[in-house]
Order: sequence, then C-alpha cells, then structure tokens
Amino acid sequence: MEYMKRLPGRLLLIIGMVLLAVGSGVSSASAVAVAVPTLADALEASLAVTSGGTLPWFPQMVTTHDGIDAAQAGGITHGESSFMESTVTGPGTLSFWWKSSCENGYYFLRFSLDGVEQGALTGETEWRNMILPLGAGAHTLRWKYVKDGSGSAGSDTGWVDGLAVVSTGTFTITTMAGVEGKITPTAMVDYGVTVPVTVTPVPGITSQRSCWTVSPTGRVQ
Ligand SMILES: [Ca+2]
Repeated sequence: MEYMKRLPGRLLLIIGMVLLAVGSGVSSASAVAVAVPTLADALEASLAVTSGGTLPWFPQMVTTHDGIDAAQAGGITHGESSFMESTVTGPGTLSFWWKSSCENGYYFLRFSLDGVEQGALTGETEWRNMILPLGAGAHTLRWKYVKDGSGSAGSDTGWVDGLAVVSTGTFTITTMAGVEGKITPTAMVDYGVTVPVTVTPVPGITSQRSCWTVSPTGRVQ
C-alpha cells in the first residue's frame, strides 16, 4: 500500500493509525477520540493552554476545522472579552486555523504575538490559516474575542483549531517497538514535504496496530 503523507506531528500519528486500521479491516472509529478533555487536546497542541477574561475559552466538537474538535471563545455579553493564551519556543513556524461568526466591524477575534496584534477576524468568515515565523526564544500567543456595547450577529463567537509550532529542519520517521508491520522509508524528511510511505504487514498478521513517531519529538509541538 502507498499513502501520501504530510509531515510531521500528532496528526501524522493519528492518520497513520486510522489508515492502518482501515487497511486491516478494523473500524477506523476506534482510532478517533470521542472525548475532549482540554483546550490543548482540541488544538492538537502539546502545549500548556490557559484561558481567562469574563468567561474562559472551552473545547467543543461542533464547529471545527479538523472535523474532530476546536477551541471556542466563552459566551460573553456586551463590553466583555474572553481570551486564550499559550507560550511557545522558537525558532520555527507558527500555524493555526481560526474563524469568526459575529457582528461585522464591531466584534473581533484578535490574535497577538508577544503583545503585538498580528491580525483580527470579524463578521462571518471561513476557516483561515495563520502562518507566522517565530524568532528564537519564548513567545506568548493570545487569542481574544471582544464584544462592544450593543448588537449581536451570527453565532456570536470565535474558534481556533490546529495549533502547531514546527521547527525548521529535518525529522526522522521511526516505527515504534512492537510493530506488526513495517513502514518505509525510515528516513530524514523535511517538514512540509509530502512523501510516499509504504506499509508492509507481517505475513499472517490480520490485526495491525502499527504506528510511528517523528523525531526529535521535542521540536514538534
Ligand atoms: Ca482540533
């Protein structure tokens, strides 16, 4: 079997597990999480994510970019705000998806990096991808949904999904211990490069639980 993969990160691991489950005749539903315990999980981020303001952000599974889960701003009222924050380490590239549904020109979902606004959404938008270069060192990310003194429109909120910070450089794909099949190549690949991956099951094995990791894991958040 040949699959075209985009690397790296937890998404790769999840997709790999799903594809292998499908290939072996096992239901793919068993590989998809049904619970969303934290904001970080909803964002697919191996980061500490905090929230504050009048009401905090929360994970939900209704409006998402990845079809699974996303973070949503708290249900605030006029003159209030709800923010979500995280700290990441560069150098690398920051990427996330965001979307708003609110009164155009009056309510805003704003994103700031180290206290400097990098962009804002207002009105009804589709999911949009924000990509920013990160310099070396620690950086503070903040998404803030802000309402003015009156009016309301749409779902009256904002969402964020698929938060990732990827270092520049190359990564190694390595099959995990206990594998019942083989994934090739085990090779160095550049982030953002799509490569064919061949999955070879062990003869006689009908239930494959193979998966793989990307290293150095400490550089993929
Ligand atoms: Ca998600």
